[in-house]
Amino acid sequence: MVALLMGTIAPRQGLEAALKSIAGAPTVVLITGHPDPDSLGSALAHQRICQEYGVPCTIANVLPVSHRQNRAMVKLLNIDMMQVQSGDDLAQFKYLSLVDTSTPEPTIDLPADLKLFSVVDHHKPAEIDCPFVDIRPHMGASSSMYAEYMAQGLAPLENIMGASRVATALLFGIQTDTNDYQLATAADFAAAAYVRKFTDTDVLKRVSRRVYSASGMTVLGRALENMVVVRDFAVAGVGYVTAGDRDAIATTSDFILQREDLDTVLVFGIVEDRIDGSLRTDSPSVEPATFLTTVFGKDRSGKPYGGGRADKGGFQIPLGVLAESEDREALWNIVDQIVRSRLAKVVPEIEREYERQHPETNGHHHEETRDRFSREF
Ligand SMILES: [Mn+2]
Repeated sequence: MVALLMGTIAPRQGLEAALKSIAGAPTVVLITGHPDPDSLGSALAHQRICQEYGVPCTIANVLPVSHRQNRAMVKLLNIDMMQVQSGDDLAQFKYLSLVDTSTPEPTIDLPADLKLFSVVDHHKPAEIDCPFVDIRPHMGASSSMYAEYMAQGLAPLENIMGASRVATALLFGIQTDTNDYQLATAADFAAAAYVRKFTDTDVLKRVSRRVYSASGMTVLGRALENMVVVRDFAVAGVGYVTAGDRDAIATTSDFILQREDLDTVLVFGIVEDRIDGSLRTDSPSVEPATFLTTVFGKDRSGKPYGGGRADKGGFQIPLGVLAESEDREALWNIVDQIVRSRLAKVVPEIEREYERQHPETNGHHHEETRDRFSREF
């Protein structure tokens, strides 16, 4: 660990040494959050590397694979995952490996004797004490880091039967996390070039195909119907969305952003007991995290309701006791109105435009207030 920090041991050697020290000990890669292509690709690669060093490794998840495309990936690549309900299900494991995160799944209590073994991640650096840590925020994907270990000779893809499964998962992870390589760094390209030779092109094509579920299209339809456009900004409320369809809010934002005259899109709905929304932008002047904090503010503990990276962001605002309301239509109208009036802080014309489209509503105008704000960030 110390040597690693000082840069005297390459990550690839560090992981190899750490794995040799736990040979035979049952290990679990527990995916944090809903499994996505980068976490799945990294988990498969970790499992493959463990196999090479005689470490039995199981991939597990708590939250379901919710995105349709990701379910296709799991199915087409035959990814075997253990569905965990509680910490007790992990009693058989001695070590925990985290991929694409440095935080263990927060919805369950981990067994006290489950030791953290490794963290491979490309998000924010974190203070972690375990046998192997490799966190590189400049990488576009954790899958790139695993591909790099393999390219450097750690369980190289050249040596294995069925390499295409791991390679295809890694390439799909890199492709997804780098927005189809738009955000890829030189290191991501090098990693992708290595795994590319072993991928199954047909499977990759099938998992990469944009698909919409029937309910996803319904959400999209409602968004297009309710969309309010102000110059290059669009907001669309989609009403109630089931927990299983929550990804439809994000895919709907992605879809609407393709409209040529728009550069920023916000889609929101009610999912279970919260307002759930998704922001997409191509605008050089809109920074999603700043935009969402300005619009929705912070909760009582000072945590912003929303966050994001350069081109996308999301927000969740708990509805509290209001969520128990029996009158779904009334609750939706309140939510719709609140989001709109909050948005008026950064897009002042939004209320006027909404009233133009909904002449039956008699909203109030706050010209002076609205004009004080500009939507530049
Ligand atoms: Mn990632």
